[in-house]
Amino acid sequence: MSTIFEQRKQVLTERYEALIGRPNAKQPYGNGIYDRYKYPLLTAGHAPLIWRYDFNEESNPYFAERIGVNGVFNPGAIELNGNFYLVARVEGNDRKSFFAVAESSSGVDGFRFWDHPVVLPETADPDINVYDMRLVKHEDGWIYGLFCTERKDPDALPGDLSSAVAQCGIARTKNLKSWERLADLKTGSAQQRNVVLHPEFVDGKYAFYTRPQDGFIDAGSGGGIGWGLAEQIEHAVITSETIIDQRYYHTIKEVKNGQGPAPIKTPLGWLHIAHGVRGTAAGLRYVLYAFLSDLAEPNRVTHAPGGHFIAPDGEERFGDVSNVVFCNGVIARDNGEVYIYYASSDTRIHVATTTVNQLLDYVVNTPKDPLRSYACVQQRIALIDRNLQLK
Ligand code: M1P
Repeated sequence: MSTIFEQRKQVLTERYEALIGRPNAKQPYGNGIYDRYKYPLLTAGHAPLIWRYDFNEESNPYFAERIGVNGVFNPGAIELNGNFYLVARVEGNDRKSFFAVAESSSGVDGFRFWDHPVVLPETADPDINVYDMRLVKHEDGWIYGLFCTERKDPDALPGDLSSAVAQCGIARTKNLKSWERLADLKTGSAQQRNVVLHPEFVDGKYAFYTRPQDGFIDAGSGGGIGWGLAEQIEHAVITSETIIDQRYYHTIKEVKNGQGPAPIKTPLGWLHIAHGVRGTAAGLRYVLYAFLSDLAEPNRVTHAPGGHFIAPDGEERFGDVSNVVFCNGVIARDNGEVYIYYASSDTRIHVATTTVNQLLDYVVNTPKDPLRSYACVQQRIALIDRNLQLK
């Protein structure tokens, strides 16, 4: 007779392996811009059992979960030696997030976490929470991970245990295993989130996409996605921040926006994926959008398709923070394939696949947001009339 411990350990291990080994399937006939997949790639259930259960029968006779995982989302992404790596935001049941590497050979299924999460060194002012790493292979030879570091607001009134300060943390690695922590980025803004390192030097300097914001949640006077240069990366300081992709009234990004992963270099320019946020009666709605910027001047937007590129769909709409899609990881392969890793509702990770050619077709040929209902109707009628000629 096997014990409860043995039975549960065996069944949960079998279920876990079945989940990791489950083949994914492309959903046929998408929108021609990208393809979605049937299953999420990573969920809380993909967190290894050794992270969650005590495997000692004496101290855990019921094979009960000891340190739970609440969600796995917002991953950075990178291709190394032909393999796909996600540095996921793993949120424990205790609400603290940390980073962990999951690896796959296909990029669309089979993602398995390494045994140990990332050990991210602290600075002299320890982070309370870290999340949303953007991985960048920089031309200086390092792989950088820029992430949000969050600490309690020192100016919060007594009893206010929610006010926080968000800033950009910077770490670098050669192998995703050992990480060197650098000083947090300094800018003139009270808070920063969604900061991304551009992969190449610009005017001999490190270039950053920023997102200045007045408060922890509210972008406030922060007008959109910013841009700034720093002389060095070890103690990076941006003295001049300009807005390159501003927010507009009654658009998908009227409340706030933020650069997603580092942009993809293409023959026509730098291809960006970003998120836009608007308010609704049911709370904030996060969607993804795309734009193109100039090759020589990455801070000059050349093409800005109107509307969203990816919005929450089906089960993606529900989760800990519902009605959210968020992307901070993309892999563009040398053969032109693009893997867009996005998370839904701060809960789970998905992939959408496409190609550089399809994305360029999208950003170049999708009309701008005309910003008024009447002008939108004119835009649509022009399309209809051209199509009626061709029917
Ligand atoms: O909850 C939705 C997202 O909210 C924040 O993004 P932003 O700063 O643009 O509002 C981040 O906390 C992000 O992790 C989260 O997914």
